[in-house]
Amino acid sequence: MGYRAPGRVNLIGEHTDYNAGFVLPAAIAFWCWIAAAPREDNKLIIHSENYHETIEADLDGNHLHRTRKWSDYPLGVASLLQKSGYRLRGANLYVRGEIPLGAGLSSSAALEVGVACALLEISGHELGRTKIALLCQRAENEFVGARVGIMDQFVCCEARAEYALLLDCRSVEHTPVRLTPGVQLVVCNTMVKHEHGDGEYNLRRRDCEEGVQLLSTALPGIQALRDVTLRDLEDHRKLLSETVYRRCRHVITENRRVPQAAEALERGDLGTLGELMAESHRSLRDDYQVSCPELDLMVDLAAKHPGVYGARMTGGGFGGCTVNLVDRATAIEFKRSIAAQYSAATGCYPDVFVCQTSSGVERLSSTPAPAGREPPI
Ligand code: GAF
Repeated sequence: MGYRAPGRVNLIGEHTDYNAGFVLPAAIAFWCWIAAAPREDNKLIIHSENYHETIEADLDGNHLHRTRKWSDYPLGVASLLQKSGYRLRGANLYVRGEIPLGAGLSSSAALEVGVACALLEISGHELGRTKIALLCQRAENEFVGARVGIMDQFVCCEARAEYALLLDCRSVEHTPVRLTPGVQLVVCNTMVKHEHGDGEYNLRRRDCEEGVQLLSTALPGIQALRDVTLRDLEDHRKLLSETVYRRCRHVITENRRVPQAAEALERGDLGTLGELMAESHRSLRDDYQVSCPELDLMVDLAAKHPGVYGARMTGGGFGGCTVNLVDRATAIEFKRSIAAQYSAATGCYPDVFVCQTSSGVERLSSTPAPAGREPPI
């Protein structure tokens, strides 16, 4: 039995998910593939083709521990499933990821979701997609220690091909928004790995929480930055340090941009959508300070290309990828020219993906043999 779970790009709505705000991601046709088989004992044995490593854990008792490597994601999911009352059977899992690692395309959420689906099926449990997404997010928060929001796991579960997903991260209400025909999603990888940003990610989240706490002394009843208007923020700016003020300003303005962007996409107004993406990038660069010189360069180069409607960094930041909306007729030319210009400026050749969209996690009717090799387990 097997599953494949997709990566994602986010069109707009960055660092808004853990502020109970809005996001507009789409799943992309790069997958994490999981082949799974039950075992007679209570062991969980997982082989990663990417890391050439097999790990073994005991599902009995409280033996699942964090190891600070790739296996924390599947072990975290197994641990959270058990803690939530879903007794697991022993299983062999073989994992092959084709989503570039550390590129901000959500390879970890895909691994979590694929593993959750496989373990649930092997153990005879049925769980709705939204519940699976929430459980995988908790696993990453509580076991891995990254205080991520719900965006990545949710889109990995609920995406629809050819659509972006407008998600309200407070209520998890979601609306598919059709991608404009003739527009191509192109993802450009700066090749700067974003892992070193992990500590910074949690720090940004802490800044937002501090903002809410301080603002709530003047605005009782606010629960998250979602509940604060720009006017509120300006009126009570004195309560905040300059850094916290800027973090809050990014989140509040970004939250306003997302529904506007979804409406622009809906009516095919690519000019407005592109402008909102450019504002989002500037806000992430200047107020939230999660961009880096390579991301800024990639966005600037793209903006000069005649076939580009919009470009911005995507994902958590500190490296990783940009997302570009490009006129389909010029996409191949764009790929060639941005790769040449970026490598001339940095000495580093970027991966540029002309992407197809994907639906959310899928069960495979028959598991393809990963890269011509037999699982060693
Ligand atoms: C990472 C996180 F996993 C998401 O939850 C989200 O916060 C994103 O960074 C920034 O928008 O992908």
